[in-house]
Amino acid sequence: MTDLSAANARFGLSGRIRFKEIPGGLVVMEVSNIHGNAAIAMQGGHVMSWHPKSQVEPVVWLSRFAKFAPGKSIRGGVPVCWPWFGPHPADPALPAHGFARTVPWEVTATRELENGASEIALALTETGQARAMWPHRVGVSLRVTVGATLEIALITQNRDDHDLVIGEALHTYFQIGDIGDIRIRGLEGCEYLDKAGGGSARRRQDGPVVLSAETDRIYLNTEAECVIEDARLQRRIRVAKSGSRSTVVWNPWTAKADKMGDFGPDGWRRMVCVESANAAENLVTLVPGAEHRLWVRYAAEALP
Ligand code: TA6
Repeated sequence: MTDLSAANARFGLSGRIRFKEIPGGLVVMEVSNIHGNAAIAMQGGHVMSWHPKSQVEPVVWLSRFAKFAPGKSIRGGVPVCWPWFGPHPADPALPAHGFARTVPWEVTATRELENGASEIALALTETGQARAMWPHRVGVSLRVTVGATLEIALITQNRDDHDLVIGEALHTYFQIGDIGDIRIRGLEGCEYLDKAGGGSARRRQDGPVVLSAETDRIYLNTEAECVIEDARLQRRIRVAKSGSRSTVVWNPWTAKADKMGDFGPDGWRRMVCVESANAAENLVTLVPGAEHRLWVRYAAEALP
């Protein structure tokens, strides 16, 4: 567990980066600079929120009913899904989306960039719990840049003597005016696996993505930038990426959100996940010594 005073002494940037403990015992880094604010939980290296000054509403959504407890995934923000995406391919007893998002990470560096943005480096700490689930020698780190845009890089280094196969995602929840009032561009013509209702049919996207029921789609073999057009908030959110061949679009809709218990009565209407991933047939194989970087950049701008 992070020692608050030591963390603040070593990595705090007066007035711009500080660590605090929130109810439930998680340690959170608060970032506040000329461009806006963000919060990053040390558990999972989890960017919980991002609110650029240019926007009336936050860009990254965090459920008002999220549970903040050790070992429990946080509903909202940018969960780091790693080293597998979705259910574990062989052992259903293992946690969905891997373990990276529910184990401790530690800050390894903080700095202020010339443009006033804050750059934070974090590393997943080696634990017996993690090795028990995934007995490989690997380095996993995050580089988060909080500025007028939000950039996140998830970096995996194979430090073992055999190939590693990785599934991963930055499983980002974006704040929107209303799920019935958005369109997502950038995936036109892409093939996707339709996972809604537990299925896995392979389909092709026709036109922009419009959501009117539970939506859970893994778009395959696409490196395209996506744009969430939000008529209610009169803004669009650009989701640029590299090192990612899959894009997941998810909204649980009412029944599934109620079952999950941490969306609240209508939280699901105010969010959409557009996740930059490597999943299904897009898994990443890392040979010994190789490094893989999944990178995203989020930007919000007024609709013209
Ligand atoms: O990315 C979509 C998805 O795989 C959905 O199937 C749903 O399970 C969602 O992730 C959230 O998963 P979580 O384990 O965070 O509740």
